Amino acid sequence: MKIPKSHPRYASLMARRSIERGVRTGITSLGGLAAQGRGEAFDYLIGEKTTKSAKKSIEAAAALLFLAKNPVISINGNAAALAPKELVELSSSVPAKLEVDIFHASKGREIRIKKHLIRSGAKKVLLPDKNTKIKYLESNRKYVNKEGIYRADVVFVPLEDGDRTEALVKNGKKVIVVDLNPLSRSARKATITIVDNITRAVPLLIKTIKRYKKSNEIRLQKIIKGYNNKKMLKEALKEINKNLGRSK
Ligand code: PTJ
Repeated sequence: MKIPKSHPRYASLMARRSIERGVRTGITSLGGLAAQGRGEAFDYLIGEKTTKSAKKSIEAAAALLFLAKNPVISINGNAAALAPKELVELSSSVPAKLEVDIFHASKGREIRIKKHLIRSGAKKVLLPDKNTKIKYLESNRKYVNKEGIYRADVVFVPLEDGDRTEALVKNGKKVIVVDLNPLSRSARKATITIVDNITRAVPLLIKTIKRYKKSNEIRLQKIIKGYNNKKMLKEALKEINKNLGRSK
């Protein structure tokens, strides 16, 4: 069925379609469907738009990525289905490495995600390696690539499960997450949390990084220093409360 562009839920239905296609083509896990549903519910609550506080988080995240020495973008089955071209463009504009890291272990899915990113324009995509592990993690996501997440100073993990965010921070990394749920463990454990839909946040990150290329380092350092993640999460919750109040 073709979804008309005029449909009031066009963006949401298209995203759902991308996830369904991701599952059918073996890129996204079945668990990814549940994650998408949870995300959609929170997107309703934030008003399906990039909020003021999310814009502030995007500014800080772009500065952190841009000034990083070895930034890495971590890709799972949902991120690969929802924003492959945008994530590849982000990786070349920072520039940052791309690494596939999935929660539901499957070598086949790792390879299919890598191929999907290459088809979307990526030149190089790293895969986790069973001989390289990060500490403080039991799940499949403890395996990382030696050239990628293992030695990264900043890791961008759109749409994450909380355990790994916490472990990456304990491993001394600065972690940026995109999570529509401001109450999630990843949201609370990350260095910078962008409470927004990955489909809106990544294009804005690309735009902001382009703007920063004309900026100076001191100004960007100031943006990072002035950023307070707890405050941004509180603001996100306030925005949700305001939206709930409106519907009464
Ligand atoms: O491909 P794999 O095996 O690595 O699996 C990926 C998922 C996402 C299934 C896995 O990491 C997982 O189970 O994640 P969780 O614990 O369900 O967390 C996903 C979080 O992402 C939830 O807090 C959702 O609200 C949020 N979320 C879902 N869709 C979006 C989103 N955040 C931003 N943009 C979205 N489109």
